[in-house]
Amino acid sequence: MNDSVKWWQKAVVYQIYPLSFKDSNHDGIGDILGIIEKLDYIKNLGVDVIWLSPIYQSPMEDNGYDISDYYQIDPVFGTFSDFLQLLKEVHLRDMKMIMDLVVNHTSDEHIWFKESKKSLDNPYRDYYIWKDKPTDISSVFSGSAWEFDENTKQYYFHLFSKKQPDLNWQNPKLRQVIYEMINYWLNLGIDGFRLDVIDLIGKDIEHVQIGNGPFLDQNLKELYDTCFKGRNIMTVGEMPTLSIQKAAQITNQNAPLLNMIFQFEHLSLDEIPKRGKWMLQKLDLIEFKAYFDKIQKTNFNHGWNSLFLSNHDQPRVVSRFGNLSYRKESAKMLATILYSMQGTPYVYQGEEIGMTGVRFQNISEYKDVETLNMYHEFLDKKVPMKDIMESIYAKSRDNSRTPMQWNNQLYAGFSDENPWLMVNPNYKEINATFDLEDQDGVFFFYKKLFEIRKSYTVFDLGDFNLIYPKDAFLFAYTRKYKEQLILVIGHFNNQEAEYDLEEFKDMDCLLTNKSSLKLSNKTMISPYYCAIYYKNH
Ligand code: TEU
Ligand code: CA
Repeated sequence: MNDSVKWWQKAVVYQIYPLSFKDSNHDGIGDILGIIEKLDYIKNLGVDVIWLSPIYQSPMEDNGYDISDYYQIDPVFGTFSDFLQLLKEVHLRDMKMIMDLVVNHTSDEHIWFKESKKSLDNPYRDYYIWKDKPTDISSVFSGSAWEFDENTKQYYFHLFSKKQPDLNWQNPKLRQVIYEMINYWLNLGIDGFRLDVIDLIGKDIEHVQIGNGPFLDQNLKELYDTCFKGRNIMTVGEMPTLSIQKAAQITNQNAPLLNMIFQFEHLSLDEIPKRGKWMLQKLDLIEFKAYFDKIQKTNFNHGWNSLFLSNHDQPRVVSRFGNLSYRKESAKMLATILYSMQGTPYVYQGEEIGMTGVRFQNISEYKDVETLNMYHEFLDKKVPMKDIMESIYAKSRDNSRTPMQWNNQLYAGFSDENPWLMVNPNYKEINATFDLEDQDGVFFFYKKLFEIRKSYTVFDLGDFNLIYPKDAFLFAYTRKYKEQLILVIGHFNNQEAEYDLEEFKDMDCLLTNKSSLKLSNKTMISPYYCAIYYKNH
């Protein structure tokens, strides 16, 4: 790593899930004009880049991750001119905007698929993946990944919902129209993409190699050469199946195919291995730390990290890894631990005010296709209702999709109409207005943390060394860059505990969620405490 840090390495990224961010036209659904209303709020946090989850035309089977026209804005979100206005307003505030790029699959209502299923010799037939006989591959959203089509008597492949047929990346014609579409959006002046499940575009179904398939590198290279090369943009690939090693290779600064990727191993540590996302186990902090140690070291000098614990698919992080009895403390602690590492920070809407997960009593309150499919599958398998609901409470994607809590008014100020997904009932206590009135709130803590991050090069370029790697409650590490040294502490513990931190006794506290501690051989650390210490050495 040389000393020049690129803008996307220094940027703070804020993810907006448009359906749930802000409704401007009283239909209970978030939209583009709603986003524009809140740009100053986002800017105030210290955000540099906005990542917009999909706003393209979609029947919304998977909330926009099922696109039926890549060139249209879905009317629910507004018009094309609203979109251009948004882009302009973002740029006026000296921020950038990246869009979601969903090219592993389309909606089954895309014209390509409607054509494709007409006949075996339709020119669009090979845009998708068809087979006479299904194989033994399951959909991520339950059931088989193959769906029978009555008309042509073949099965089509869908790794997600059956309304999300997978595109055939083996077809050069398909690849070409995808690249045209990508260049169209880039030429409009957007600043890059978050690439949805882009690890899947190299799949070889014959040999059941789905994630990290044999064609991944060549497809990414072609995509890079045709669309990204030479442009001043930011790309982040979502790659749930990729190992840390492989991820580092793709973001290698010497020949980067993508600027950075989302790697997910840390978010499977609270699942029983190989049993899928719904089978829960308690997070082992030692494993969690080992993950970060590994990815920080692997990418150091070579690749670049995305720092994230939350997104629209993950449960709310305070409910998951923090503690609701220490909501503010643990929200700040998790941010401190995560965002003091090397990489680009990602904030998911509402995370900056410590929003929490939900426990809806009735399954009919849940809207997520993955959750609903799982519910029916588990019911069929006679899993007790109580266990199903506990899994949903812990892991349903709707936890993070409830409307943004702006204030304590009706529907949390998200809308004045009944929202498409119920508001978390705790909006009367947890909302942006209250949090912003509180100098001790989560928002201002995030803001301060990002300011600090930007003032010391050690956050960008420092190395990473865990302290007490085998301690089950303390997440602590140092980072060094030239004469700058930081110590970062996060206490994953609902009790106080004593630690020997004598060797750091001459360091100054830059930020803490409580009061600054005197570091000694008997440092008493309170529940969910966090701090960043600094010295020039
Ligand atoms: O998610 C990809 C992905 O791997 C998901 O299956 C994720 O693991 C799952 O949602 C966790 O429960 C992306 C999008 O982020 C997600 O919203 C989409 O549903 C999915 O792709 C299909 O486009
Ligand atoms: Ca609306």
